[in-house]
Amino acid sequence: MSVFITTLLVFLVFIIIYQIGKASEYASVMRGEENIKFKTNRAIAWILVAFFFLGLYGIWECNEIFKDRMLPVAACENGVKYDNMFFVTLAVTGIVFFATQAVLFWFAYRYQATPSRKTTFFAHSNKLEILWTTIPAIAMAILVAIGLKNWANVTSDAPADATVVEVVGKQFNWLVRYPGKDNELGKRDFRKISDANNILGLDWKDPHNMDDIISQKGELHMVVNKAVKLLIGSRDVIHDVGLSHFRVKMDAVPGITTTLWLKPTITTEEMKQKTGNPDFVYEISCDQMCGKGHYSMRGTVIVETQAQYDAWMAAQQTYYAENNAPSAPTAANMAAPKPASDTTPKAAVKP
Ligand SMILES: [Cu+2]
Repeated sequence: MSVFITTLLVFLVFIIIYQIGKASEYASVMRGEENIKFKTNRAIAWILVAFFFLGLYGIWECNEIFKDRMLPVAACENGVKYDNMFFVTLAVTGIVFFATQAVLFWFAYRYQATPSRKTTFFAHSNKLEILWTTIPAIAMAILVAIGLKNWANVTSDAPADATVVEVVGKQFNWLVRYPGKDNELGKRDFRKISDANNILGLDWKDPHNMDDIISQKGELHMVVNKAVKLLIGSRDVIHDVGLSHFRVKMDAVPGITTTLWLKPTITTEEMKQKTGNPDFVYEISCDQMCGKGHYSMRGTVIVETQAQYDAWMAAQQTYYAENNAPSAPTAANMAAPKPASDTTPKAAVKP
């Protein structure tokens, strides 16, 4: 609020200065003082120079305020490339910005109207036209080429050895499913979804579902330096898997499976040290406004070593066992699955 009021105040001060200037100019014109025009010009030229330095100071101040709130270093391979691209773009556009602004304000000061100077007019210059068309065109083409190359990287097929994990959004949390020992995710059917005992609508007729694991607390575990392919879906409205620490995001759309893959390079523990923050966690944010609980739709990502991952995985119970066998899972119910929770009428089941 105070920022808004300050901005408004600065704006009003400018308007007042401008109005006073105008009023005094008209007054002097009415008094017939031709000379006053040049005096006003001089004053405006100085104000513009002051405005330039005020602007520079503003940029510096913004940087001071926000530099500690930046995301930490990118935690995956493609994220590093993305950041490099961002900084190259920022450097190129930044240099152009400072150069053009400096020239703009310098010209306003240096070439202000004086009684002795006469303005040169020319309607056309081929040389200038060529210069200010080709240079930006080449610069933009290079930036776009870098962007396309990175885009192709991010959206390319995941490596063949990537771990496949399903991430499904719902109002208002993330459900994370691992394929279990058979390395294959079983079929889902939205008609079988039940908040009581089948939150993803797993089809118990599909044996691949029997060993599937739905991560407790919705944690997404990843092994460092190992590619992970996410199969993304939604149970209700459009959500978006936002992984800002890895510089990727992807919409979660009901009825469609979207994918993205990444190769994390920094474990959660290493990131705690890098950021100097013992409470650091990688997170999944929902990057698509999805309802009244949108703000609370935060998932946790844990990047760990293979050994830690294996230990975590070994401690997980299959979702089937969790919901269909109150006792510990046995070899028998793993081997001979019964469609225990299948309450869907036969006629409604797809062939
Ligand atoms: Cu959401």
